[in-house]
Amino acid sequence: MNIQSKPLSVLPNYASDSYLDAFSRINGLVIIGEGIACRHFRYLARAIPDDRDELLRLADMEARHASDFVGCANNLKVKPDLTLAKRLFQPLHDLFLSCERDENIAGCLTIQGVIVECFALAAYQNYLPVADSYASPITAAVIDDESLHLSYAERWLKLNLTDAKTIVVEISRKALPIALAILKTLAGDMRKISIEPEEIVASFSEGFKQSMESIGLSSKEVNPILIRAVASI
Ligand code: PL3
Ligand code: FE2
Ligand code: FE2
Repeated sequence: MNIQSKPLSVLPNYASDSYLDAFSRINGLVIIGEGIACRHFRYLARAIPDDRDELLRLADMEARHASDFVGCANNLKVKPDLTLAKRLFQPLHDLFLSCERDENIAGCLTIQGVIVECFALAAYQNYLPVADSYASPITAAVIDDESLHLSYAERWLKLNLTDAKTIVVEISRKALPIALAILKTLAGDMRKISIEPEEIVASFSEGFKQSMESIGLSSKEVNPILIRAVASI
């Protein structure tokens, strides 16, 4: 069964060395990103006791995503490049840890719940039409979960906006260029697996704007941060 939604002519050759080599780095990034997301939601479960069970469920989903994407690498007989991925994710994780040390829950949720989740959604939505037939249903299911993670953060930040607003702005200003720098480093590999990095940036910007709007920030507050971050790449 062919479950891809793009014409065969634009689908990559999943067996080519170039595809498999690029996939090892992209897949490594995804596995590390999902592992770090799990760790971040476990911290949030401790920090927000009222929502502990819900946040632990989200953390468990992240652990499952990581192991499902390991399965995608095994299916293609690829060894994920975890070393590069750790290095690429470290600055975002460090920023999360500094918010964690300051007990800055709004900052943690801005990084993990909004920025990382918007990034993941933009990336997975653009990967889905060019995914191999093993990875495709896995990616579709992960996308549904990531939407739940984003909705949780939006709900919490909206409820706490009076105190959180300046933090959301300040942390977004720091975290957006870091997230976009990860994308820039792997732009060549993304093209090799038939994803246009510019389309991820466009989907990400759209998703981030919508998310900020749902939290209660105006486009006048959000646009300059986004424009500055996109100009930095
Ligand atoms: C949130 O739950 C996890 C965050 C992971 C971030 C991943 C970013 C991925 C960029 C490349 C996407 C291409 C998808 C390929 C899948 C094997
Ligand atoms: Fe995830
Ligand atoms: Fe997630």
